[in-house]
Amino acid sequence: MLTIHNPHHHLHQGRHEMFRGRLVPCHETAQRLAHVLAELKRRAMGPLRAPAADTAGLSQALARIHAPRYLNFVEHAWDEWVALDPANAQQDALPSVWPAPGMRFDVLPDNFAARMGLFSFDAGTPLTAGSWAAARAGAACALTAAREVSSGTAHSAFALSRPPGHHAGTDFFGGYCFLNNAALAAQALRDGGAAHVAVLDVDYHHGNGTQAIFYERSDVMTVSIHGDPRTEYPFFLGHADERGAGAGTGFNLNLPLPRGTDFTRWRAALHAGLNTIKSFGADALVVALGVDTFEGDPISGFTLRSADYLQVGQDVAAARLPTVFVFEGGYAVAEVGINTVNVLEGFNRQSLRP
Ligand code: Q9C
Ligand code: ZN
Repeated sequence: MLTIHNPHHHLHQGRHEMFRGRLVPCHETAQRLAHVLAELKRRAMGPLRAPAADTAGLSQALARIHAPRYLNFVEHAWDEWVALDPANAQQDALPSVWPAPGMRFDVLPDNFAARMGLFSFDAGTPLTAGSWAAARAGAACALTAAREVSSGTAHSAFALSRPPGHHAGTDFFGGYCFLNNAALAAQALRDGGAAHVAVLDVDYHHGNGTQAIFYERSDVMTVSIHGDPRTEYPFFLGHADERGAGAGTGFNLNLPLPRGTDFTRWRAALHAGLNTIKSFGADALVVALGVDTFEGDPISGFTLRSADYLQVGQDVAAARLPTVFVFEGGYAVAEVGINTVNVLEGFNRQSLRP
C-alpha cells in the first residue's frame, strides 16, 4: 500500500496535558509515528512518500473544512504566545478558559488566553512551536493520499501523520487534534468525483470533529465505532441517537460500545457500520484509523488483540471501495506499529482475492 508520511510530524512535541488537576506527559508522542514507519519498512509494505508540495491547493483544501479565523489563529498562535512573554518559548500553550453555552462565540477576543479557549474544547492538547507546521504537513499527507486514490493511481493509500485529526472541528482543536485530516481526505475524494463518500472511524474515541463537519450533509456519511461517551472522551457527542440534521438526516451513524468490549462484539459493530456504508452506496471510503482499541492501550477500554487487526483490515477490504486510511490514535507505543500495519496487511490480502 502506498503510504504518504509526514516528514515534519516531529515539529509537534507537546510536553504536558492536563489530567486530574496535574500536568502529565503527553500520550501523543513522535515515537508513535516512528514505530509505524519502522514496521511499514520492516514488512516491506510498499512505497513511502512525502506529500506533494502544492501549497496553494493545500490552503484551498483547508478552507473547505476549517473556518478562516480558526486557521489564522492556529497559524499564528505560537508567535502570539511567545510575544506575551519570551519565557513562554520554553512552555506549551494550553487553554484554561472557555465560553459556556449562552456566551458570545461571534466576538473574537483580543486576549490570547480567551482565543485559545474560544477555539478549543479541552486542556489536553498543547499548542507548541511546531504544531502548525506539523499539522499543516499532515493535512498535506491526507490530501495527497486522497488525490492518489481519486485519480486511480492507487486503489488505496495510507496517510501516516501526527498530530491526529478526528477530534478537530471547523473551528476548534482538542483531543490532540488541530486539523481534521479524515475530513480533508473525504472532501478531496468528493472534489475528485466520488459522489458519495463514507468516513468509517474506528478509533477508540468518537470522531466528534468529523461528525460535526458533515452533520448536515447527505454526500458524506460518517460512521463511528467508539467507547460510549457516557463514560469515555469526548463525552459530549457520540451517542446513538445522533443521526444527522437537515439534509444530513440519516447520514451519521454512531455505534457506542461499553468499556471492556472485546473483538467479537466490536466486530459485530464493524459489520453493522460497513452494511450501512454499503446501503448508502459509497463510491469511496476514508478510514480514520486509530488503534487505541488495543487491549494494552493506556488511555482506552476495549480489548482488541494484535492479530484482530488483520481481520479488521480484511473486513474493511471486503467493501471493495477505493480507500484512504488516515492515522489517528493508539498510545500503546511498542505495539502501535504492529497493530496499524496489521490492518493494512489484512486489507491488502483481502484486496488481492478475486
Ligand atoms: N488521561 C485521539 O485518540 N484525553 N485522541 C484522554 C487521558 C483525550 C484521544 C485523557 C484523549 C484524546 C486522537
Ligand atoms: Zn482515540
